[in-house]
Amino acid sequence: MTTHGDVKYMFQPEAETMPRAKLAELQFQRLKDTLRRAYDNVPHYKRAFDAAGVTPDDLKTLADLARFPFTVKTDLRDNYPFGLFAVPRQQVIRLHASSGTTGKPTVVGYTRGDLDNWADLMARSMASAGARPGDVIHNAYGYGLFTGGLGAHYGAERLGATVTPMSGGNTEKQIQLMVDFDAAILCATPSYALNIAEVAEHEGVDLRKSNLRVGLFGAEPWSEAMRKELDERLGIRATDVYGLSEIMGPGVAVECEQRNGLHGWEDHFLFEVVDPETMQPLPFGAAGELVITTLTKQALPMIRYRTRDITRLTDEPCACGRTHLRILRVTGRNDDMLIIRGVNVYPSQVEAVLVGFPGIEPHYQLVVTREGSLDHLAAEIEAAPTLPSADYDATAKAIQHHIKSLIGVTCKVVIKRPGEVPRSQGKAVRVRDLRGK
Ligand code: DLL
Repeated sequence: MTTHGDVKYMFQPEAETMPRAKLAELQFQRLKDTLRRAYDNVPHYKRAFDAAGVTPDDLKTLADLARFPFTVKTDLRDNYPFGLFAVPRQQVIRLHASSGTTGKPTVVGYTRGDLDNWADLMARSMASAGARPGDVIHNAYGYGLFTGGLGAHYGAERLGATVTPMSGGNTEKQIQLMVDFDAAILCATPSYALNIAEVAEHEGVDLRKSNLRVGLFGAEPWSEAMRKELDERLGIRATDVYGLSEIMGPGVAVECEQRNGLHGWEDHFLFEVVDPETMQPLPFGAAGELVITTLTKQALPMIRYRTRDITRLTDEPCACGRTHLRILRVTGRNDDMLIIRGVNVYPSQVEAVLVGFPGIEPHYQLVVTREGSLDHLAAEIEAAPTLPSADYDATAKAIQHHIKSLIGVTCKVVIKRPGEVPRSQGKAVRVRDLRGK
């Protein structure tokens, strides 16, 4: 363990605080190698590069990456299941897949080296959030084809922590084991963490008095308001962790103890933000679609993968001393953006207004309907048990007014009785889209 300022690093301090010029040099070498391996071993990339009139040799500087074509989710589907692998299938020792709502799942694969890097990066992410060797890490991310469970699991082991491989569900048991085992770190989706907080309160278990210190929450968009709620109700520091299966899984980026944006691990990934309309790279600070290129992945190199996630990047120095750029909180996905009478709105923006409002609980769902050619948005939010039903209408009107003045969108608010809004066990369903049904 080495010390940098006040922050103790368990992993690769030389990588996390590498001067940016040296980081760029490393990225260039690794990018060149990745482009070459993709071009030589994956027919899809050969075709795509040829069609764009570029070869790996055209990369003379990092900025030349902008000349290379994007990769999108349908490329994975079109090459189902193993067509994008850059190594013989026998060298792939793990598969994960996303269920997807329609059609074939997207399949991702890892060599032994890929899994080793993933465990390192997840351990690094956990340490960055405040986990320490020797901590008990309670892992409530789902185990299975989803990357959350196993990703956090091997990261925790690599950190030298004690991992409880709980998976999602069975919430009463989760709480009992968290208390009995003195868990210090909770890994879960933010919506499931809230569910855990609620069930614990209902059972009279005060998790704020437990050993819990840090929450490592991700896999879905969440707001600052939700962070405050989780901090208070669980007595922890709720910390944002980001990742996606196509690129690796959890641990692509994570907040440090400053909690001011997520450090993207630039020694393994190259981050760009592009304008989703023109597809041109945007400068630091501008909001757009996050595009990621892998720099060390062997089984499934991804060149300029369009994540669909909307965010901003900043290279402003962070007080923690890490030099890696920060991804500001992901507000939502392109495909989740609703356009309500011309106003663009992400569910997480509505969440930011709903959560913390007096008289209600932070359980909500948005419902989108279409009447004629107009889309309508409604928010179903649950009343606190203490709110008299006679006050439901007035509370609904007050929230509606707040949403209109803060986001500019008309959103009908419906107050539901306690327990009526479905609880999450993993990724929460925030939007019920009833258009065209
Ligand atoms: O959700 C990996 C993961 C597991 C990340 C556990 C963090 C913790 P996928 O199932 O492939 O992988 O879904 C990836 O989830 O493109 C985002 O839209 C969303 N997402 C993930 N983390 C965050 C986050 C995992 N911190 C998709 N904030 C991504 C907002 C997130 N959205």
